[in-house]
Amino acid sequence: MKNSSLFRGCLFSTLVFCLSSHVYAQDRLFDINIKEGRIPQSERVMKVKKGDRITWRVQSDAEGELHIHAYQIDLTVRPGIRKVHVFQAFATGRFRVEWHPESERGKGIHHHESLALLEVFPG
Ligand SMILES: [Cu+2]
Repeated sequence: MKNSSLFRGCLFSTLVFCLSSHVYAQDRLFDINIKEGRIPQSERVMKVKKGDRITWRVQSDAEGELHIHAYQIDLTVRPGIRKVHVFQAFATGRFRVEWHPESERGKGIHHHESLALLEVFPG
């Protein structure tokens, strides 16, 4: 008897945990407007929680690629075309969002200043 009530208790807490993680995960929208390889200082840190569904709407005045290496996101952006990308914040941490102008493409240059930071906090 003891074991089965313990089992029910575990099942219940697992269920509550699953439901709450669904309730608290949010949809987060970020507009990223790149001009001359930069975005405004006030938009450089994107803070989200693990599990959030993130939508990026990216525009740039020049062709290039937007990367978050840890998340394996690699978007080609062309001027005049807004790129929309949706992904889930599956890993916590602080991640560099990099912009590589067309002139750097394929040269493996990844050590200049990051465009922005994605900070994913535990849910
Ligand atoms: Cu990169």
